[in-house]
Amino acid sequence: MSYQHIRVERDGAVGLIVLDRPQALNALNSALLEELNRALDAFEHDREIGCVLLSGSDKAFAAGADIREMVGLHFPDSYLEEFFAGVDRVAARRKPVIAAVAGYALGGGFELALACDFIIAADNARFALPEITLGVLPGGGGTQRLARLVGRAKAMEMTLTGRQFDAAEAERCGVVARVVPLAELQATALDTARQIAARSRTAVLMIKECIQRCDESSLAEGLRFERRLFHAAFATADQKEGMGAFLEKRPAQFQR
Ligand code: CO8
Repeated sequence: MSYQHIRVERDGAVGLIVLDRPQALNALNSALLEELNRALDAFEHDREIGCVLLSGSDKAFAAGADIREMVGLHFPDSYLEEFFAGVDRVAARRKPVIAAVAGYALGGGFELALACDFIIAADNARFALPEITLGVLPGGGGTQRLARLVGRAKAMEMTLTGRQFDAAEAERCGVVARVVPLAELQATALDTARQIAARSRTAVLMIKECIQRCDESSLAEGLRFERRLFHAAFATADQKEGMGAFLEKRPAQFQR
């Protein structure tokens, strides 16, 4: 498969996708989002792949949706074409997708990172939802996902001012899972992805499905869902292998 705006590689059981529009600081246009989802589709159906790592450049993960593409957009077209609904498709993946964020993650770029399962950030990362400064609002899930992570007051302040915040603040308020020096970002994120990809695929997908449920269900319903999947895990060979390996003091070899 050929791509114009992204680079796609693999490292063992990890699928690597790099946003690659350096001339526009990786600004997201419709073609890029279409390519991204095509690459994610391929990894989703590839039994060898257990985890996907999405990254940009050292200067920008993505500096937003492409303003050049949006400036002339009108309501009927954006509505009929479900403009930028591709972000929802990223969030709906079953395999884990990690965002490794260095530099700018602004607007749609930040929303894309939030649509991934977690963010590992470099210490030079800058986050913002600056859509308000352009006369619009976040359209890739920003108001919903950010508010769930940081709470109402901070989400209101961040989206109504559009101010940038750094990696340390992002870690403090729960936007990112970890912050590492820029020089260590790729290695740390890849190591994390490799660890996940080496685990029981069934257990990994079940955990992701349970946590996705958090946003959609009551605590009681979520607990019931988790318990059912926990019981179902005892039907897998990976459970026998994982627990057996622990008792035999050897590394587990999970099925692929
Ligand atoms: N769209 C299009 N082009 C962009 C964008 C963008 N979002 N960001 C940067 N570029 C381009 C610049 O126009 C410039 O191109 P050129 O050299 O041809 O003039 C090139 O990238 C380099 O940018 P700068 O010269 O501005 O670089 P600086 O280092 O001076 O500044 C900044 C970097 C601060 C990141 C600056 O470029 C900037 O403010 N960019 C815009 C940030 C922004 O407002 N983003 C939000 C966009 S709105 C949005 O994302 C709506 C989301 C809706 C849902 C989408 C779901 C995916």
